[in-house]
Amino acid sequence: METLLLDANTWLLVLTGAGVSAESGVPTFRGMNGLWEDQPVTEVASPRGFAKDPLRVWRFYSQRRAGAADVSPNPGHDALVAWERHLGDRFLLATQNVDGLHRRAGSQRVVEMHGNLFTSRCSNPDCTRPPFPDTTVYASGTVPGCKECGALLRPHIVWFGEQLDPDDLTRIESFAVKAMRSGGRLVFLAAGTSGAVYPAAGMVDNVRAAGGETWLVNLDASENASSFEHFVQGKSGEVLPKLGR
Ligand code: BJW
Repeated sequence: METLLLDANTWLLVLTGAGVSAESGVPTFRGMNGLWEDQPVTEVASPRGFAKDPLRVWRFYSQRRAGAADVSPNPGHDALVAWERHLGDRFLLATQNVDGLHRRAGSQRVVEMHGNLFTSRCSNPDCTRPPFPDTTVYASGTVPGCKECGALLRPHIVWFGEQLDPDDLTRIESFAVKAMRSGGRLVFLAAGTSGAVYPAAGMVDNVRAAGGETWLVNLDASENASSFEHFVQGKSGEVLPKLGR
């Protein structure tokens, strides 16, 4: 197996997706065939889906809250914690996962690009209440309301068709810029992601355009696999602990 050199000149930007949590027992989107209760996830996890049927959306997220609270980080999560301890500020983890497992494993330099399953916010864009921690598994048939304005609460998740937080994107871009300006070796490693959802799927092209080195660790060839210079096929929980040197 190829190994990835993590020396004093290396700046490592990691992107993770649902595959990294698969060995913890969290279902991937591809694993669900992109369906939930026979509906495309793209329909459920969308502003249109919430407007049409907020009960269904809260059933989906309550079920996932219950599932994610019950699982533990796996050796893939642990390997990323070890790399961060070794590289310090020359490490950044951008995750598409909303399950919170990276932080529970001990990762600190984390950007949760698609939000967090255990955070809720008011659906009224004019409400002043900020997003807040919320581990409640709401009973089926319940849609929580905002204490401040009475509008419906929603999960603090980036749905299809919604903008990612610009501060998150800036943090990722700034990391890459800082790496290149320092004269260091920028390495981008994506793990457990189908490479189908943007803007995350486009990160590999941005890093290559900036002169960085690119690695993919995935169970199967992702949609953007041909954009990577190195592809190590396998389970992230088995590959990542052996990959860094
Ligand atoms: C393992 C494994 C193991 C399994 N080990 N591997 C450019 C072109 C075309 C379209 C667009 C574009 N830019 C934006 C868009 C629109 C849209 C988009 O990307 N659509 C695509 C479907 C084409 N993007 C957006 O809407 C984004 N917003 C945006 O860009 O705003 C501006 C804009 C809007 C509209 C138009 C244009 C611009 C927002 C995207 C938000 C995504 N949200 C979701 C759901 C909510 C989160 C939740 O409820 O959990 O996030 S979608 C879903 O996909 C979820 C995931 O984070 C995301 C990525 O999935 P991931 O992680 O890759 O999982 P899977 O299941 O797909 O793949 C798992 C992989 O792991 C597989 O490959 C397995 O083989 C592998 N695997 N076991 C290693 N043990």
